[in-house]
Formats: sequence, structure tokens, C-alpha cells
Amino acid sequence: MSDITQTPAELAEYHNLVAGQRVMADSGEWLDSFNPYTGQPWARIPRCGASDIDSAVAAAKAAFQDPAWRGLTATQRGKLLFKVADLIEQHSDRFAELETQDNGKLITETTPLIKYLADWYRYFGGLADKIEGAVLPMDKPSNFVYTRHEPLGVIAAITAWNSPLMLLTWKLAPLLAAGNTVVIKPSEHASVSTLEFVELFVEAGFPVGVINTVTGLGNEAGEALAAHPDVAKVAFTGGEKGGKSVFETAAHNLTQVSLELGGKSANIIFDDANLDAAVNGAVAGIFAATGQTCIAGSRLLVQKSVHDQVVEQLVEFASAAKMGSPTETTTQVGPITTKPQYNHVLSMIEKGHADGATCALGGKAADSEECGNGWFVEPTVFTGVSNEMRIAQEEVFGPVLSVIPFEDEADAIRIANDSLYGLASGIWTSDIGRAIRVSNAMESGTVWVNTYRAVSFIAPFGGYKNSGIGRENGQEAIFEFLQTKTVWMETELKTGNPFLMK
Ligand code: TXE
Repeated sequence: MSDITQTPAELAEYHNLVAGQRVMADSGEWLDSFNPYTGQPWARIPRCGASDIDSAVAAAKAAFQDPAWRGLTATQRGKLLFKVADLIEQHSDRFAELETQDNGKLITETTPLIKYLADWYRYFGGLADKIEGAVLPMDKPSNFVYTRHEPLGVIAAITAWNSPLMLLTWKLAPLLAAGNTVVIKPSEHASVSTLEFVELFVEAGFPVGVINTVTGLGNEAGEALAAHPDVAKVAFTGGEKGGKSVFETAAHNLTQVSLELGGKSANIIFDDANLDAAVNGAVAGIFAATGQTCIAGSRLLVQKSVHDQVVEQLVEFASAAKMGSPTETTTQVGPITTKPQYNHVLSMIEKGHADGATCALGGKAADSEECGNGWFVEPTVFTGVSNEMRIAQEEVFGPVLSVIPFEDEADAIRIANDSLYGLASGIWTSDIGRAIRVSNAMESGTVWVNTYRAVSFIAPFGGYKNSGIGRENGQEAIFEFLQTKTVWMETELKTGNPFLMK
């Protein structure tokens, strides 16, 4: 990402949506958006600053108070979300192509993934009018007391580059169902799909100002948004560093936060597992999406008795993975999305070597003809990794696997939980008792048994420990964007001692 003010005419030009208008940055400045396969800029997006954020938040605040939105029933909000779902299905191929061009994720993954997002809008659209308060069985018989769940106000949705529309949807569907308005700040590395996506909400009939976007750098647009006093909550997906910064910034205004951060997930293969399925799951965990997922199973814990067999199968499988253009349907491993991330992945590989791990596969940048001018790193497997090494403790966010041997169940649990992170874990075993015991012992928000990298609108998702705060997906996700009001009514008017608590 380079910041530029003059742009060649052939770059596609995208604008933000603020108060129903398409706008550029007040400064007139732009940022290039790169295609990771060509290594070249293909579009440009506005580089917003504090004044742009002020306008977008003001629009969202006005919309929150406007009867055009505030006056809708939950059922009506739900129907708007159903329309969005239909529009997503109609246009999903377009968004899949945009996202693949902008962040290099395989078209074979973006195509079904974007279509699947429609289900999030149907699920939360349906949930909108099922959020019920309660009449409380009071201990004070003359009081009639009930609760209501009310929206928070303006939400700042700050998203990452690895799956822009999915990460956005995990926030947008519940927050809109709950009746909030939003200012979206997509990643500066992959904003384009979001800027087109919000058009669907305009077409579906969402009132002006309910959905706004601001593009720009994290330490400019992102920070100004998190610091804005009229933002009620920041819903963030990104790295630990950005997440901590948002948390600190938001604290000044006591703004609420939910954070979906990184991980160093343990994928554990026991010797009683179906090894073909387990190796398949290990590949899915680390080489799918070129390892650029928060749930990457980047630590593969393998029981010593099957270690060599697993490593052999794994290396054979991964070495056959086809790298190439993300738009080709036969490609299995695409480019790294950004140049800084590419450099980071290579630097982590250096740390693996320096700390004494054995490189069993890959271990360097890939520059074959199929890789074009893209930022490619070979699928990499380190063996002989101990859990203290930096490649076992720090998030790589790339196709780099650390294989760590273990003795027995207790040893596996100890190593798996010896991490600052706790987003997800995987367990491969055919022993049901072990599956339950180890699942219970995992310090992670998600545990997959005999599967990996599965998500759904129905299933809560979020991190233990440094992997985050709050939950996305599932019914509880809507409560991230609601606050409870308690209403007290006295049914027998009386006067008493006003100096005592009633
Ligand atoms: O993410 P950032 P980056 C991890 C991965 C990667 C690292 C950095 O390990 O190497 O994070 O990636 C905005 N105030 N993940 O730099 O910076 C930013 O503009 C407000 C994990 O791309 O966290 C973008 O919109 N906003 C991850 C968003 O935060 C700020 C996905 C995420 O950017 C900000 C991607 C600030 N101070 C990377 N700083 C996951 N959990 O899936 C940044 N932003």
C-alpha cells in the first residue's frame, strides 16, 4: 500500500458512502489498492482523515435518531435484511471476483463464501423480532417491572483484509438487526468489495445514513473513528497490535469494544485418529487461504507414535499443492495479500531457522512462472519445533506450519494451552471420551473435533485470552449490539419516607 495523490487514469476509482452520497476524502488524497497476484495497483480508494470521520459519524448519528430508521419495527428491519440476502445471492459472483482481485483469495473459495453470507442476513433478519424483554417476577408486589433490549447507537465496524465481506457481515447483520447505525472502516489493503457491497443496502431500501463507509489508514481513519465520542461501540477484527490500540483509544470515551484478534491455534493429532482425515485437516488448517486466517491451525501437535508417518503424508500432500493465480479454479495456494505481510511471513521463516527448527518443506519465497509477479511463499513445514520457539508463539498469518511432537493426552493439553492466544483448536481422535475430555480442557473459543475451519451463522465464534473480547455469530451475537433497559412502574401510588431506598 503506497499513499499517493496523483493516480494514473486507468485505476478504478472508488468512493465512500456517507449520508447517502458518494464522497471522496476531504483532503482529496487517495490510496492505491493492489492486486496481490500482479503486485500492481488496480484501484484507488479515498484516504480519509478526522474530518471525514466526523461527517460519517454525524450521518450515522442523525440516522439513528431519524424515525425513518428508529421508527421501523424489528420485523421491518428484518425484512430489509431479507432483501439484502436476496441481492447478495444475485450478485455474489461479482463480489467474489472483486475480493479475489483485491486480496488474492482463491475464486474457488470466495464464490461459495460470498453466496453463503446471504444466510447471515436471513438468520439475523429473522432474529430481529425475536429479541424479547421480560416481565420480572418482582419481590416488591406493587411494582410492575419489565426489560427492553435497545440498540446502542452508532457502531464503528473496523475490518481486516483477509476476508473483508465475511468479517463485515459478522458485524453488520446483527448490528442492523438490533437497530443500530454504522460507520464501516475496511482495511486499507482491501476496501473495494466493501465499497461496492454497501450499494446493496441502498438498493434494499435502508434509510439514508444508516450505513456509511470511511476508507483509509489504521492510524489515521481507524484511530479517529475509534476515538470519536459519538461512537457507542467499536467492533474490530484485525491483529493484536491494532486491537490493543483500539481498546486503549476507545477507553478514553468508555466506548464499548468487541475484538476479534489473532490466534496460534493447536491442531492435535492423536495416534488413534484416522490419519488420512487428520492430515487433510492439517492442510485445511494451515494452507487453505494461504494460511491467512485468524483460525489457522499453525501449531500441529502430533503424538510421537505417529509423528513420522503424519509428517511424511503431510509433506507429500502439501508439496503437491498447486500455487498460481487466484482466479484459476485449479489453484490451491494463492499469493500473500500485502507486501508487508509477505515480508512478515518470510521474516517468521527466518526466525524458525534461527531458533533451530528443521525445515521439512518450502521455507522460501516462490517465484515460478505460475506465481506471476505476486507475493508468494512456498507452503512451509517446520518439524522439531518446541513450543517456546517464536514460530510456535507468534502469529505468522501465512502458509507456515510448526509441527510439535507430544507424548500423551496431558502433554498435548499442556502444549496446546501454552499460548497467549485462544481462538480455536482442533482434535483428531476416534476415542469419544478423549474428544470430550480434551475439548473441555482447551482454552479456546472454538474446538473442532475431526474437522477444521468450519464456521456458521448459527455457531458463536470468538476468542479466549488474547484472541479477543466478545462473540460473533449465533444468537448471542445480537446482544453485543444491544443494551438492557429496566422499566419500573408503581401500581399503588403512595407516599412514604423519601429518604429510604424503596
Ligand atoms: O492488521 P491491522 P494488519 C494479523 C496478522 C497480521 C497482523 C497485521 O497477524 O500480520 O494482524 O495485519 C485497522 N486504530 N491479522 O496490519 O493493522 C486497519 O486499518 C483503529 C489478524 O493488516 O490489525 C484495518 O482496517 N484501527 C486478522 C484493521 O484495523 C486500526 C486479520 C485491521 O488492521 C488501527 C488480519 C488503530 N490503531 C490481520 N490500526 C484476523 N484476526 O483475522 C489498524 N487499524
